[in-house]
Amino acid sequence: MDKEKALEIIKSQLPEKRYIHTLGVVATAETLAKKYGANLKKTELAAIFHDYAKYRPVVDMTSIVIEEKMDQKLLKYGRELLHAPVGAYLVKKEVGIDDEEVLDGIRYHTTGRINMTLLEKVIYIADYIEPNRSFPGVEEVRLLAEENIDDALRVAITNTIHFLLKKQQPIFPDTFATYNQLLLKEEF
Ligand code: DGI
Ligand code: FE
Ligand code: FE
Repeated sequence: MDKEKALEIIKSQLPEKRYIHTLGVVATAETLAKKYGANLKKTELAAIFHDYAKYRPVVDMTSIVIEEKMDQKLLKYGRELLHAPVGAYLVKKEVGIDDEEVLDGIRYHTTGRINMTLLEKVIYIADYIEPNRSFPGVEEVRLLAEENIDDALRVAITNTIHFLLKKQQPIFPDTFATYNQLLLKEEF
């Protein structure tokens, strides 16, 4: 699918603000993909569609997780976690994208996972640092992303865990697993 068509589809799925966020993610992901050598076309598609399901009713996302026998733990974490794996499912079903690397970029963009691919890392970081984002710590991750994508990812996940702990939010196992792997790798 070409980029223009993909942008037209996502525009119809998102409110203006989230569409602008998406354009920021696409531009940032393109820069990172070129810098680190990820497949540009696949990265663009994953970036364009990463938040495809963000505004679907939670009841609909819940039904999909049950019917498609996804990880049932997701059901306890609400929209913020559901939209990533459900987005991957819906982008395949409704948009017709069946490239698993693209779909995994969408599926793991919120939590990460162990052994993330380069494309998955690019989407995670681009989502975190795109120009419309402004929160404590984002500037540090922007700088790290210019030097070393794993360092950027480690700090981004650490900040996310901090943020969730402060809000007394539950932390999904994949989030911790990603964090642990990034730290342990550094020590060995
Ligand atoms: O969809 P976006 O807002 O662009 O960004 P996102 O999909 O990366 O993250 C959405 C939210 O999910 C963000 O506020 C942080 C939250 N989140 C990330 N990991 C976890 C999490 N929430 C919970 N409860 N547990 C997690 O492990
Ligand atoms: Fe998201
Ligand atoms: Fe996003």
